[in-house]
Amino acid sequence: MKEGSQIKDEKIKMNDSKNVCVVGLGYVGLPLALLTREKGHQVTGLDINRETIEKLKQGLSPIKDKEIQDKLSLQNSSGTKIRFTSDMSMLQSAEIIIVCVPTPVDAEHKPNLRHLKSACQTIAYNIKPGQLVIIESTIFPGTMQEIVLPFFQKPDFNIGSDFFLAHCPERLDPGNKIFNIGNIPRVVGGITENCALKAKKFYQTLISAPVIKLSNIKAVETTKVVENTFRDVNIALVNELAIAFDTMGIDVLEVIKGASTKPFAFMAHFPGCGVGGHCIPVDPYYLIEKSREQGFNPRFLSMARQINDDMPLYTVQKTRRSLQQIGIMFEKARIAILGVSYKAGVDDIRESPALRIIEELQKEVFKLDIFDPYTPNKSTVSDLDSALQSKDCAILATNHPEFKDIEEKLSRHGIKVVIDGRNFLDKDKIIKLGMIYRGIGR
Ligand code: SAJ
Repeated sequence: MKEGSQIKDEKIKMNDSKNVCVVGLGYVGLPLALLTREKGHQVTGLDINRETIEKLKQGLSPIKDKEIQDKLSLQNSSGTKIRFTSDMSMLQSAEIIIVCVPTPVDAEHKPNLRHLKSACQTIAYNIKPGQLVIIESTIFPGTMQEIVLPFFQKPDFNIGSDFFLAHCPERLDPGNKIFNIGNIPRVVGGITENCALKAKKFYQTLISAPVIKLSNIKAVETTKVVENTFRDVNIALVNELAIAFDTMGIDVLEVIKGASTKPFAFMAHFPGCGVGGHCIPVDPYYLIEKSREQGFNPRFLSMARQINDDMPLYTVQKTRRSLQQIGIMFEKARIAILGVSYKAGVDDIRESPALRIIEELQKEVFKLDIFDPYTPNKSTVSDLDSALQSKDCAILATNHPEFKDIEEKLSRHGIKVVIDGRNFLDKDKIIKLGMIYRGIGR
């Protein structure tokens, strides 16, 4: 078997082709199913959402992603179709089963493994000797051994010989045009060495980057939550600095630019109106809760989450103060919110800070319009001009490329205050056009 890094876009040898079931066809499972098919495996895509399955059967992507839609259209025309179904008995004919179901947190920020447990129960019910089950969902250290494995254990059915269980956490950056599911390195581990080796061998047929087997499955579980916790605490650092710099009249972007000139030991992150998505604001709680369960309270991780979670409110307060400075009270204010998605270029609104900002403003402001070209169903108007018409203030909550170079348009609509929640707009141009500019930390 060639090392992972040597496998480019060639298809795998026929005898390496496996019958693979991908369970959960969302932002992670669907790209994985398409990649697995592209590499020459037989793929069945399973999802309990019948609407998702119906759309996919028609070659339509349930998520707004051009690349995924193009691949779906291509595979339809080329006849190398993935079989999409909700029929879970199809699991029985798979050699490899990959689970890509959501692992969110509940309102109290406790890990919610409901979807994972349900998937494990269904897979265990249909399990056949020789099958390899791989969990890609993000989980806390110990989940595989303590929660997943018990679903499959039964007399005379031994892990590592009769069936195989591994973990290979998903690593995806939705919207990233450089790093994609086929070229991002992966870490992998198994309940037994055999399980880990089988999973590593399989991912080497998919991924052109290295597939690294760690010494134990807990290290693999922890790797994923640590890399996202690292990101969360670094964002919290710059968010707190931004609030401090707001009191000192220091431009945080200038300082980050300055610190980035140091070629080592500094990694730029950027302040904003909050941290959204299904990874960064969620995964740290998997580490926090597991630590607390073990009797240790990770104060720093919790504080970072609190700082990031408070940024939407900070943005609302900054809006209130800025309008009051020109004599406009919230109860008379007419505001446009630009962007609802949690980050640029995606239609995903999970944990989006914009939703928190909207919720707060709706309690008090006179008129609020919302426009996001990626989430029309969350918008109150269908275009930018309609959002800006007759407004006093515009809040940019998502730095979609469609909101680039809108400074003159803001001015033409008579916008008086611009709250730049992503430090994305041209501050100098906005000031030159006679508007008040307020960024996050600038
Ligand atoms: N954000 C900031 N400041 C930053 C970076 C992000 O406020 O400096 C905000 C974004 O606006 C967004 C949230 O944080 O609301 C999350 O942004 P993200 O760029 O981390 O995007 P995600 O959630 O798609 O994170 C994914 C993650 N991938 C996986 O979990 C497999 C994460 O590990 C990646 O680091 C991240 O993409 C990436 O690098 O872009």
